[in-house]
Amino acid sequence: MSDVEIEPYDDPAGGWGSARSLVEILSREQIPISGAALLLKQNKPGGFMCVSCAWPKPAKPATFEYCENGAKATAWEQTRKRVGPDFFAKHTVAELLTWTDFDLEAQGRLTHPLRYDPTSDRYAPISWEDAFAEIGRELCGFDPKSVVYYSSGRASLETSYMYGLFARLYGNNNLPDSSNMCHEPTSTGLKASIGVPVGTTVLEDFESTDCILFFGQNVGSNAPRMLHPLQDARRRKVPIITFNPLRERGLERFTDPQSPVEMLTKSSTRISTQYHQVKAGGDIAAITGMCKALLATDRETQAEGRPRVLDAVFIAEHTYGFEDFVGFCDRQDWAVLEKRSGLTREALEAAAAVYGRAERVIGIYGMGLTQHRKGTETVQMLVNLMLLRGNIGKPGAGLCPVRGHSNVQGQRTVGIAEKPELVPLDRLADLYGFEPPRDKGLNTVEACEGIIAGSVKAFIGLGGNFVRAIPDTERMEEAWRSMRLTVQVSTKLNRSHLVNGAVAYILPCLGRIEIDEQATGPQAVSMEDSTSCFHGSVGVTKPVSDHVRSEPWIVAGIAKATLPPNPKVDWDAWVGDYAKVRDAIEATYPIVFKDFNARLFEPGGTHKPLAARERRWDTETGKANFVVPQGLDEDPDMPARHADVLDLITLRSNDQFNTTVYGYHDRFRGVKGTRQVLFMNEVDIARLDLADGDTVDVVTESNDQYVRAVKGLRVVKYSIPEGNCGGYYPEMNVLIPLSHHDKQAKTPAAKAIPVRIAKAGPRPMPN
Ligand SMILES: Nc1nc2c(c(=O)[nH]1)N[C@H]1C(S)=C(S)[C@@H](COP(=O)(O)OP(=O)(O)OC[C@H]3O[C@@H](n4cnc5c(=O)[nH]c(N)nc54)[C@H](O)[C@@H]3O)O[C@H]1N2
Ligand SMILES: Nc1nc2c(c(=O)[nH]1)N[C@H]1C(S)=C(S)[C@@H](COP(=O)(O)OP(=O)(O)OC[C@H]3O[C@@H](n4cnc5c(=O)[nH]c(N)nc54)[C@H](O)[C@@H]3O)O[C@H]1N2
Ligand SMILES: [Mo]
Repeated sequence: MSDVEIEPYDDPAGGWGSARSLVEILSREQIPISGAALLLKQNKPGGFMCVSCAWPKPAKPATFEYCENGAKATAWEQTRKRVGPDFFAKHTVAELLTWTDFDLEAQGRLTHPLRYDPTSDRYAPISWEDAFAEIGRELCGFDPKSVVYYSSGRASLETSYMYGLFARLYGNNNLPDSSNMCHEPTSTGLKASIGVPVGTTVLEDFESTDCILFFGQNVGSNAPRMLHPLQDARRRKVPIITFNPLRERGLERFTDPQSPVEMLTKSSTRISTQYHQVKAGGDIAAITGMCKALLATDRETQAEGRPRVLDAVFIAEHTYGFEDFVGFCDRQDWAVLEKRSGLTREALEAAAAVYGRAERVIGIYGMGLTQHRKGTETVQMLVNLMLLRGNIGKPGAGLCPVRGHSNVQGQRTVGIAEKPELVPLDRLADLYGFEPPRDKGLNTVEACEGIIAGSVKAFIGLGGNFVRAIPDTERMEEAWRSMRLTVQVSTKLNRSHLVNGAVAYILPCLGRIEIDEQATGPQAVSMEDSTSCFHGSVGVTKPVSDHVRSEPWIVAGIAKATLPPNPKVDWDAWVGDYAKVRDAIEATYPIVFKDFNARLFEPGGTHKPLAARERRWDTETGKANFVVPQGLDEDPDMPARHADVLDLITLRSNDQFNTTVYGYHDRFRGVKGTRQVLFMNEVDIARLDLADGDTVDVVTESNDQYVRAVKGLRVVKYSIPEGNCGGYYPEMNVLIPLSHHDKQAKTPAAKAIPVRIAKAGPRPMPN
């Protein structure tokens, strides 16, 4: 890791770089290349569903229906390396706290249930029986409202249903999940605007679309399988208009690594036809500009008696709030829009012109829109643009939020939600004969606030690496240790295990790729992809150890040890046969999960019914709503930005999955051997009297008393707008104040954090 190389990378996304990277990771995880036959079962009916992203799986999969990063995720889970009791006997928690995220997870798969021993400051093996008995005893001693049940978005629909039910039987709705840090503005914003909390496009829409708008999603690294439909669209000459502060390689050029011709001829497809380097947080202004341009053209066409640009029939019949929205656009001044978006009027008019000519438009977006203080409003602004031309609820058009974790959307569908109104509580009451809690539970930010305040005393984590994923790392780690109980159900060792409560457990579980053998034989599980499609998944490899257990088994174990027996909830029967959990899911959600077991392996998956796709609007007005944003400023309650304050964007590299760092090679951005970098515009570098390669310290500009700083970052000159800079997540999380979140969705704003940059002394850089 000590050789740092920083030089621009010229190859396309995919291509030989992707093939080489895959071979490297298979060999590092000691998986023979022949063992890569495993990858042939990825995302296929009868095989397992990728543990990486949530991009849909086509009905007719390719021979290799996986991408570089999906294959990395498989290799990472299926590694031959193990981290067992002897490792924990050798290393104290204090020592492990000094290790990097990479080194912790690189030890391999967890094999035994472990309990923290405060006298030796080590984790030691314990039997499952004793673990459950103590966890159950502890949980019985708390006020139910002081316990948090977190889930990362990977656990299956079956596990998630059981987990949500357990929390409610226990007595709370404290079910924050990774979606609170991710697409919550989608759930909040789309529900209010169009009546569904999820995207409205399906994979087939890509075949008939004639324009794609692409906001703030890094497809090349984070959803590479999406490059195939994008490439197909480009072959049909479909324009792709991209808004992204950084020039991301996957949005520029792609070579299909599975096409021998493209690989041999080194040919690639240009992805974006227009590339707008919008300023971080400038999308509301950019989209307002596009709407303003469309309105102007529409007025011209009307005056000239030509066909209108706006879909007036759709607007009249299906929407609410159009006049107010027009008023808002009319009041905005082009000069202000240009300044806030960092884009010229001409550029925005050019984007609007292409949009205005297309009949069927898909709007794709990711964290670049959601992880802002105005995340919800930004998502709703994209909806406004789509509504102007009736681009929701017709084939080839719609909204396509690209979800993160492979089942993050599905967890919500089956009851992982802190908002009681999202869950059919009456039905749960009928089915299981209890009175479910009706009060709102804690989301991620509120759980963090409760931990700081001391009102949250226990944290159960179903997967994930919460401590590392949340903002304000230093403050949170300090507060975390005052909790009484922390339990983490995990596959790999991570920092959340090391920042622990007084009583702490690590419970190792099976990954989705492993065979899950229960009383009635091997079990299947299911998940929901980004396009609201359910898929079954079957494990195919031998479990990593005899001591690991499945997630449903572990959830049931904790539940049985904690709750009084309830004749209507037969945890053992559910664990013995997951089909029975699916029956329970169907009984709870009869329309969405109709014939769930029978349809589990339908090729291409089973679509969930979505009212907005049929232009039925389940909103307060009964229409699709134009929502007027409160204003254009990113930070409503911060003083105006000083010229030396830059907006920091936290980013994923091409060599990580969230807090899991696969390696130190962000190929597309040309950074090798380190993650301690700060991407900056050359004008800012000169203005702040710095040079490319300098070492700097970064300090958050905030209006509270805490000092938040990251030291020793190397300045990398990069194609990023003036006034913005970029650094890697999770290393930069220490800089994000917990209060820096979207007011409506409470999503931490990880994409425009006000920071100051100061030159550090000439010292060597740590990795
Ligand atoms: N290999 C891999 N795959 C993953 C993940 C992973 O870490 N690794 N994570 C998974 C998860 S949980 C998620 S949520 C997704 C995340 O996938 P993405 O949604 O792609 O998230 P980020 O990597 O955070 O990148 C966001 C993109 O938005 C751009 N951006 C930043 N600020 C702005 C802005 O203000 N406006 C606009 N228009 N763009 C902006 C950034 O330059 C970047 O290209 O990927 C999932 N898939
Ligand atoms: N600054 C900043 N912060 C962010 C973001 C950002 O862009 N910038 N992104 C946010 C987003 S979008 C998200 S989704 C969150 C992610 O937050 P989390 O979902 O909490 O974090 P992950 O890094 O995905 O979790 C990795 C851990 O999950 C465990 N794991 C892996 N597979 C399994 C499994 O099958 N079962 C179980 N039980 N455990 C498993 C492993 O032990 C591994 O160490 O982070 C958020 N935080
Ligand atoms: Mo995410």
